[in-house]
Amino acid sequence: MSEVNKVRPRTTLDEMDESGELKRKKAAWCNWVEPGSESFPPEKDRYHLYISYACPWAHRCLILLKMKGLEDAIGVSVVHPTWQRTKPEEDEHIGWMFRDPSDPPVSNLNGHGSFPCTYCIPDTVNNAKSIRELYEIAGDKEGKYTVPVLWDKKKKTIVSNESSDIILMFNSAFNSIAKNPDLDLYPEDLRKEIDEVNSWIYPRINDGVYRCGFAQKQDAYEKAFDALFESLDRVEEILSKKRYLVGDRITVADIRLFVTLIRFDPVYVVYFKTDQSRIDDYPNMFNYMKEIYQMPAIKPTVIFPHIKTHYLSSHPKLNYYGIIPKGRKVNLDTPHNRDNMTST
Ligand SMILES: N[C@@H](CCC(=O)N[C@@H](CS)C(=O)NCC(=O)O)C(=O)O
Repeated sequence: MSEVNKVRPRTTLDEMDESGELKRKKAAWCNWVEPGSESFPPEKDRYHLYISYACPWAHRCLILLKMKGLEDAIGVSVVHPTWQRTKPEEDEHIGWMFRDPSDPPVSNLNGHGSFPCTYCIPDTVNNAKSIRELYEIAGDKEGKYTVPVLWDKKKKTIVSNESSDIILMFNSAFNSIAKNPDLDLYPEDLRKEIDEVNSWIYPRINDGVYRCGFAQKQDAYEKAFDALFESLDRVEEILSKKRYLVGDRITVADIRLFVTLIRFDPVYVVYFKTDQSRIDDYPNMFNYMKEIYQMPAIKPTVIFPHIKTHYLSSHPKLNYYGIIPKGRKVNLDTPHNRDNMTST
């Protein structure tokens, strides 16, 4: 392994500071697709989205793609949920790999478990075997090979690997080719309020669960834990008065929260030790989550087998044998009662 490979952060698990806290680095690729742009104009069949169904950041991009009706305009590939050695002959890096659904099951890095390739969608654009390969084709120098990746097939490069930017591009940049151009999930008049809500939901809830789960010192864990549950109480309070987080209709603020809520009980409570309460202990939040889950564009994007398998099988130090907890049976299709809420 070269010196460079040894020192640079290679996965999220390497991004810890001295106090044992997770400190995420910013995404490296931040171009924008925009109408009129010379570099990245919106065009049908020009861009491709690489995701993991397990990753909440990638999930929010897929949701926006479906809600806006962009599935005929932008292709999607889906990695296997279990991280593997990406170049075992060269270095120790572990990360996302593509598999064909007909491939045999995969084990974790300790050789335990048997995780099927169901729901995977191989990369037919670049024929890459790993997400790392895509970054290498694009000449990436950072070496953190994350999903989502929005790929430009024409320029053969990465447009963006920042989900918070990709969701906004999907919301407005592709309206000329979207089936639902009028759906605006980041409306001008609500932007200030959406950004304000994101400013505490992102660090304390979305990233907050990771700060609990990846903490390497008790203090760091407890600090993240307290911030997380204070903020969930705050969300419950908001949702006891209104149907959605901001304004009178669903916005990106709700999608950003939803992807964490839907993973909370099956994964984070057990795996990230976020065990003060479950989402189904909060009546308003639980019904709100069910309402969003039941939306026709959203339900098919929630693939629990990938969600559970990824976390429990990809960090061999945190879960050596790759045993996946069975969990409680919860029916997310029962009525949610949110239609009775006033919306503002
Ligand atoms: N800034 C990124 C973060 C994406 C991210 O951290 N993705 C994780 C999966 S949930 C990943 O691909 N990690 C691979 C690694 O850490 O090597 C975004 O929100 O788009």
